Amino acid sequence: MFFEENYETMSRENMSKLQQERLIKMVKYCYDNVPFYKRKFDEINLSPSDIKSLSDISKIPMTEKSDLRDNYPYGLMATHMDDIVRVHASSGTSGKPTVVVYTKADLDMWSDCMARLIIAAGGRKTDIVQVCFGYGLFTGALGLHQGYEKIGATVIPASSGNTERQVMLMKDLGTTALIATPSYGLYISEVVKKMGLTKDDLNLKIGMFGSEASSCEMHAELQDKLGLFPTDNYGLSEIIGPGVAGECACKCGMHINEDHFYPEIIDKDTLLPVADGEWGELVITTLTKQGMPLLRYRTKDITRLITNTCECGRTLVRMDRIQGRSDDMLIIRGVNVFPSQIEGVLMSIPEIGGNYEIIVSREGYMDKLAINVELSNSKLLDNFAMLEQLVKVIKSKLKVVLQIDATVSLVEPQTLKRFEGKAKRVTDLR
Ligand code: DLL
Repeated sequence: MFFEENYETMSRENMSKLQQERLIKMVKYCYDNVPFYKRKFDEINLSPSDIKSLSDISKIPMTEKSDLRDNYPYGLMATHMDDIVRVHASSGTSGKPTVVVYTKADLDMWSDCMARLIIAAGGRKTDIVQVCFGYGLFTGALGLHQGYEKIGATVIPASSGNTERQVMLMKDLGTTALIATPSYGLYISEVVKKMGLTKDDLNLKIGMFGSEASSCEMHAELQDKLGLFPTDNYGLSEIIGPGVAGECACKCGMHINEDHFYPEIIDKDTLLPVADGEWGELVITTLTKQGMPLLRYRTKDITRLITNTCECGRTLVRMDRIQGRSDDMLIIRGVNVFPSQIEGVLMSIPEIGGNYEIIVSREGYMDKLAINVELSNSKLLDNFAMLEQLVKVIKSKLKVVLQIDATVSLVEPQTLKRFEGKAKRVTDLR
């Protein structure tokens, strides 16, 4: 079953033709409506009319997350504010979030893309769907919510957290589809067990997981413990949110909604395209977005494209599981965290010295963030009440910026490891 069969099963020839038509239009739209792009084109004497075919895309300069930060909050918007009906945001590399905006047409396109992936994964109108992503500026919850509503399923906007209550709802309301990060899915499975329940007490059939990396082993565990069919789903706020790509029932790569999001894989150092099927950084051009279209956006996610035929009948190209990132962004409990954000908080506190370490670990299925910080002066160690207060201040400032809790330990000056070259501040033990 398909949601938009004509697009999902389009021949390669017709898909390339459609992408080309849309690219040419999109480039002109960006040039005419986003001063940032006009400037970028003018700087290298590139005219929108130079983009005549898909292969000309390599002439277009890339867009990076820092471009969104430098033009915060609405600098890359292509329409009037009046036409914007929704704002979302994700973590930026500095204290400011990356803001993204949607027109009514963007929201419709987003729901359609989500609906395609839901149907591809095996979701149906009869599903009772528990969305355990945090509702708010994060795109995950509302993205899947809209997609499921589009196919006429029943949506329970449970949001994240309060896990015993989640399990109770799941059992009492007959939830058939679970939407969460894979690590939260596994945590839910532990709580199910702790509550003296088994998968047979639940009615779960499908899990749409995403927003952070997962492995085949994690999926096998989710399947075994919760009795559901797990799929991996990929997306990012800058491009639309979830709905960019997702696994179908064949689970052999995530189909990209490539009539809306044109993918390229580049070498992160040379920025040139890699050979077909090779690993590299995913770069996406939005082909139909109105509110905040992006040309050649560097996702920094490492993957490869899979072009052989998929048994599900979809011809949409697939991308492999994300292997990692080409920058230092960490994903902790599904939340994007940049070490620079942590540094920014620490450096704003005078009692803190210049040295710190960030340790990310996993306890059971939960990611933990621990930060060890050197004090600026050992005299501070004598005042216990002050130290306690300082830890509280650091934790609450971090929570405001990162939106997740961290354990903070203060240590004596000059006790953390020193580095001769580039400091290695992050240890990821997961
Ligand atoms: O995480 C969108 C999303 C929500 C996707 C729900 C799927 C499900 P951001 O918060 O902007 O958006 O984070 C985007 O998360 O660049 C990847 O590094 C990472 N990421 C997202 N999905 C996956 C995945 C949402 N399936 C960043 N596997 C991306 C690995 C993922 N990493």
